[in-house]
Amino acid sequence: MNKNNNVRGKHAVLAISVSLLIAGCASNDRQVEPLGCEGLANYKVVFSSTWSNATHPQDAPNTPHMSHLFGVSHNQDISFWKLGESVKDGIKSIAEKGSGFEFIKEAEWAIRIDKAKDIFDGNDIKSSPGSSEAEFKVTEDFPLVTLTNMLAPSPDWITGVSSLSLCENGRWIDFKTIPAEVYDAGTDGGRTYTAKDQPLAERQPVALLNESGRTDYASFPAIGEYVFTKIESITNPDGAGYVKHIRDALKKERLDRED
Ligand SMILES: [Ca+2]
Repeated sequence: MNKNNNVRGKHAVLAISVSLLIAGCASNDRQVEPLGCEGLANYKVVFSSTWSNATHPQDAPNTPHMSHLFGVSHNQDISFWKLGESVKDGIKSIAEKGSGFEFIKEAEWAIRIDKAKDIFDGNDIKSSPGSSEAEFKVTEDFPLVTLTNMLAPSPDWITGVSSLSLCENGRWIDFKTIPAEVYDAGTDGGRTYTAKDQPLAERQPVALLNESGRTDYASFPAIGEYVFTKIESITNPDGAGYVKHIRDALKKERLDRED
């Protein structure tokens, strides 16, 4: 080993000792920061809905269907919905009407203040069982993904994933499956699929429908799954087209205002 390598070796040992020391100190009072992932990764998500009168026989609607799948990749400085917290207007609007307009506006704002990266959508499922897929980007600065879609008919019931990190131990995940649990968004008091609208003056925290006490149905198991796969490149950047349509319209509005 020549002299230079030797010096470098010493530095490396020193660096490791220092980082161990820092990690040791940090673990005493707070969690050690998780390892980050480098660069950019592309993903495909496929939502398979199994929801039908076979899986959920009680009071089953004639045509169970799902709204568009709306998604955003983002960082830890923002969440779009979260168990135990009340939702903003964007998720309320998806949960009650399947409409993503407010959500897209909120996600665009999040991009402008450097908290989100990509907004995307997948097709609606006109008759469940069925599936919907979407492609999206995450980056080292925006490694989380949130997805939401509405069960229809329903008062304010959604499924999705909230702030799922696609980076684990410094590596982009190749493949991950998440059950499509059903949540009550806490904005409407209806207890059955086709209950009349009962807007809540004060929003309740998001809860698993099964455990929320907010439905008359004895049990409400997951309605399928989300499968995430890391892919080489995005092949369908426009998704289902709805997000693109709204973003183009918002952009035109902005440009018109600036003229
Ligand atoms: Ca509710």
